[in-house]
Amino acid sequence: FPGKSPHVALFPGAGMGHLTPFLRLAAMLSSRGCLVTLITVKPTVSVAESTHISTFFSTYPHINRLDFEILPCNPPNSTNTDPFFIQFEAISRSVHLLKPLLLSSSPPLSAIFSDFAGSVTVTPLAEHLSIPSYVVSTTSARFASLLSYLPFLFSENSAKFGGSDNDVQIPGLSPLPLSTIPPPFFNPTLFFTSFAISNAQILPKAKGILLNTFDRFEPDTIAALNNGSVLSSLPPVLPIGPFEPYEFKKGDYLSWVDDQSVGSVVYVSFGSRTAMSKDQIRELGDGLERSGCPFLWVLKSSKVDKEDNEEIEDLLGNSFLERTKNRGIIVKGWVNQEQILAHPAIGGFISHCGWNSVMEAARHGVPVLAWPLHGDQRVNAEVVENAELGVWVRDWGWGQGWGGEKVVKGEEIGEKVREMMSDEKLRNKAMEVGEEARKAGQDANGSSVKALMGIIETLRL
Ligand code: BUP
Repeated sequence: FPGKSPHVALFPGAGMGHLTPFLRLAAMLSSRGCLVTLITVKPTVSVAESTHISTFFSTYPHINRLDFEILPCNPPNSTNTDPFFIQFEAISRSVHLLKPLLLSSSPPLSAIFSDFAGSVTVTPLAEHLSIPSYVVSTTSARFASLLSYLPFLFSENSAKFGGSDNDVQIPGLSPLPLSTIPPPFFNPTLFFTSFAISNAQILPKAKGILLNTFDRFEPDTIAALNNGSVLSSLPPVLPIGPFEPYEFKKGDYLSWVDDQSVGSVVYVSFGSRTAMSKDQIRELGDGLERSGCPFLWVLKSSKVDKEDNEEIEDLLGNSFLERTKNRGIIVKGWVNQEQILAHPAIGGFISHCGWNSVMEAARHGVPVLAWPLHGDQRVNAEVVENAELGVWVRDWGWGQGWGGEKVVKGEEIGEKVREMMSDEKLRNKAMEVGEEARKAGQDANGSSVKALMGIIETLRL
């Protein structure tokens, strides 16, 4: 790598959905000649985060670790009750402790890459220290557009949220159906919304916005972001995904998957911080049984893994486990999802459409049955459908605590799973998406490879 090695500090947000892309980015930058410092916020919210951080540093000893001890925080009268958002708030309130850490970095930093949720903290600090800052978005380009535009949706000039009764209009984008917008966004006084607005307002000060997506997956949205249609004040938007996986440890469950025939298994996961109601968990079990497909199901019954103490037997009942024991595997705990999706036996993915999961499915060309439950997931599900990577049953509604209290019945779930698993057209389309994803991220001339190398070259100067 000719020229000086850029020194990049990475500042991830809270939760595995935010940490994972940063660990991947750290490994990607390091393997391309950058010196990398990963800022690790202490304490973490979940056990999964602290375990992954430790494993990561033992696998990549040449990546520097910079511990950032944050102050406890949950101010009285706050509307913020989500443990992950309480952490974001604590990070914002501890920013003065970050400054000396950044100043003491050696060699001096060439840039700092911060999670969108940390940009209100990091971008002004980096500006004050004259370090270029980039924002890393861990969601779809389409949801990132909504976030960027959020301050204007609430501005005095905006007649009402959107402009029509059914859609939200963002310049340059196809209309976003109102039903896909996270309901808290309709209330700017909520922490979730005011925090998103504050971070969005800072975006124009960043040197660039890095996206874990690729040109061919969201071409129109990426073009609209970059040609100034969405907002003329945004910096360049650089799609550099799908991010490469950084570890491949084999879990026990894989020997069961090895024994299944090609494309036969449905993989089920709703991500690291989505718990379904117990009634819905039972109906999902019923649906998987009715589908007749072999299944690998990662089961969570609480939002934060530290509190996930309920046994599988108590959640699903012994008779269910007895009936399905030769047909399915249920894992309570962490699996290596990317490795599962890479396995030829996996023929479909029931997913909440957390963006990392979407990019992993895209990378391996696995068809998705989208079941979005909160946050950005409905907008992401729409992207999945438009890219022909999957299908989405819209009337399954939002998840628990997000206004969707409906329990989807096992019979309907079973039918949709069977449909997805036997849909040849969808399977072929998903494989094409996989090809495009690999080209973008692996070919020397791939759009994402070129964008990443371009950033590194800029930092070398
Ligand atoms: Br659960 C689980 N193993 O057992 P998303 C998740 N993951 O590797 P989320 C595992 O965590 P947000 C497990 O592959 C993905 O990279 C998964 O991120 C991995 O959803 C990541 O898909 C989860 O974005 O985060 O956790 O809901 O709400 O931030 O989207």
